[in-house]
Amino acid sequence: MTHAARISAPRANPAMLAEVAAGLGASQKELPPKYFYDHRGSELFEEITQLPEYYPTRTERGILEAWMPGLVAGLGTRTLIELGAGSAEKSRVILNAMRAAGTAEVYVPIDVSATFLSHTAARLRREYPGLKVEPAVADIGEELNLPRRLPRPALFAFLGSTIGNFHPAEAIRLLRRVRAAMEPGDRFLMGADLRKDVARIERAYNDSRGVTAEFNRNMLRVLNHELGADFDPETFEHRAFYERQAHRIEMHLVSSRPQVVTIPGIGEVSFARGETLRTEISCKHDRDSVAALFRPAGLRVESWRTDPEGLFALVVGAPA
Ligand code: SAH
Ligand code: AVI
Repeated sequence: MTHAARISAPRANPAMLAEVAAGLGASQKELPPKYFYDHRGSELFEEITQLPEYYPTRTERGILEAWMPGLVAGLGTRTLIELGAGSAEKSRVILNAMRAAGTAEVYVPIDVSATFLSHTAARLRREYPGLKVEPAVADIGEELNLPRRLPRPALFAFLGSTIGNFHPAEAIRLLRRVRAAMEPGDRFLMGADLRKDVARIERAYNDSRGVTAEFNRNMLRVLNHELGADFDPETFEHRAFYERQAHRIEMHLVSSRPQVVTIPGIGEVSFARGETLRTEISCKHDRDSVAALFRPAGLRVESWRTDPEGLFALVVGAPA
């Protein structure tokens, strides 16, 4: 395969190789969902947010619109720090509220998707001329990589229910990192997709246009590009289902035939026909499950709002 020569890509680092080797060496093959997000993966996620079946984005936006002007004015938020900011479409609701309150000073969007993040930052600089936009490329599963000396109070935001894409132990470690970065007066705003009718959730991850399937297969394109692997994405099918005991969606890629993939620096990885690679979990929450993540991280639920249908919640966390 011609891909084998292309190994010196920005993310082809020893840590990625070790993580991919461990994930593909496990009995249930699994890789972290951060590997969806090269520029194309971020664009595909944006497409997902527009799909009729994918209710979380528009539902969360509705709650933000109703709540942020009052919340931000009350807190006097001068800095918005956002984990996994993506296109920052919904973040504008918070930035507009900060601007209306006359307190908007700094926006720190953090994301692993470097070029997409720099486009987001450039667009926001144009849209908010008085705002200092300081993007940070970081894997939030490892670090926040915040600039020093930010104006306070700050609002840390983690929208979209991206917290659900982390296994609970990783989610708690991530929240501890947020708690450690908080100063007196700061708050944490988190989106959480709620437990509900299973068919409704499953439809959101099995859209009729197949955009989610393309997003899922994009992880294989990232591995080809970043590591010089020779996955043929068309030989893997998208599968997404709700796992009731763990209250989570699982996304898998299913090998449609027996095959061997070569990854330089790792070697040959074989897939049996029907064998799956788990690419994402998306945990669904209720108030107790959110409190169970917050408590060990030193946070408490200060306030909680949902949409009228109870599909999605926005939670404000404060130091416990
Ligand atoms: N906040 C936006 C985007 C959600 S998509 C929204 O609510 O619509 C998830 C975002 O988190 C993507 O932009 C992705 O690049 C980023 N992301 C995923 N895993 C990450 C990680 N480990 N570290 C940093 N960013 C991550
Ligand atoms: C980013 N994250 C919260 C999305 C989710 O719903 O778990 C990613 C996604 N996966 C498939 N569709 C959307």
